[in-house]
Amino acid sequence: MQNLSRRPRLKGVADRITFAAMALATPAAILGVPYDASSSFRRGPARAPATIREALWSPAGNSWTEALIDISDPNVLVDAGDVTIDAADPRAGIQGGVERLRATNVRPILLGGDHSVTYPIVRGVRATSAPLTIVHIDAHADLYDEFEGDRFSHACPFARIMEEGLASRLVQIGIRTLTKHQREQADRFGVEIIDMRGWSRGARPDISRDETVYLSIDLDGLDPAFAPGVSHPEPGGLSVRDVLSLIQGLEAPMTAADIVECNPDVDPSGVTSQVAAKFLKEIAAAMQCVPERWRTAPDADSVRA
Ligand SMILES: [Mn+2]
Repeated sequence: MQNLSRRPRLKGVADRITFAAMALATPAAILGVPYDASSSFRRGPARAPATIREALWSPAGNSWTEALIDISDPNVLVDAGDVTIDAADPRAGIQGGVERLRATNVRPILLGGDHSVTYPIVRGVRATSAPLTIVHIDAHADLYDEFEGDRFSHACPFARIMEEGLASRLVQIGIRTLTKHQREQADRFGVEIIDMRGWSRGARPDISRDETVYLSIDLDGLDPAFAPGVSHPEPGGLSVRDVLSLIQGLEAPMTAADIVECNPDVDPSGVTSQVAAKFLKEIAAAMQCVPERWRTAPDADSVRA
């Protein structure tokens, strides 16, 4: 990982509340996880950290979020490079990379990689965080006890996470591929599922300000009309705006996040990487501006521009 730039540079921002929050918050940090060897169907997501970065800084867009936060400001977002994957023990390398990054007092945004990486990432985050509420956006519950003989397949990470007690709540959104086995696993672990039928009827997650959120976004939670570049496209999913509204509406502090399963090999237009980059921007902003942080501001006027 490269050294992180943390110059105390405060930019003028029109809204002074936003300015106060930015002055107090810790930056988010991108960490790429170029790993797809636990994919059950097709490879490709190992290349996604590079294509998502390319989309993020493309001159086709600018660096400002919808709430007018500039992610080119190193107080908001830095880039820690990619995890070095040790083929002999990839999960230990991923967990260790997250732990080293957490020690620098930033909020990691992990770019996958297939979804198997979420298990070692959450292990690395949980070691130094409050109990986690995981908000998990996906077409799939990823709760298999094992898949084709592999307990660490990308179909299994949330079974491992719940077995280890790494999350106090797991709230899954966008699910539309449950099997009887996974329904039983969800019941066993007390997983809260808002499936697409419930979502379309208006069901939404109820997360209190006192919780600490880890957000995991599998891009196949979106409808393939919005994000076709995934290994397991499943029609009938969320819109880009549905997910943005979830990110922007979270009132609890978000301590870490991942964006996984972008597959550049089946994304010829690059739109799926662009969607991932858009989510990355808004997640970085959400990590800055939550009401909890506004409340803890000692005096918003004291840092007024
Ligand atoms: Mn999925």
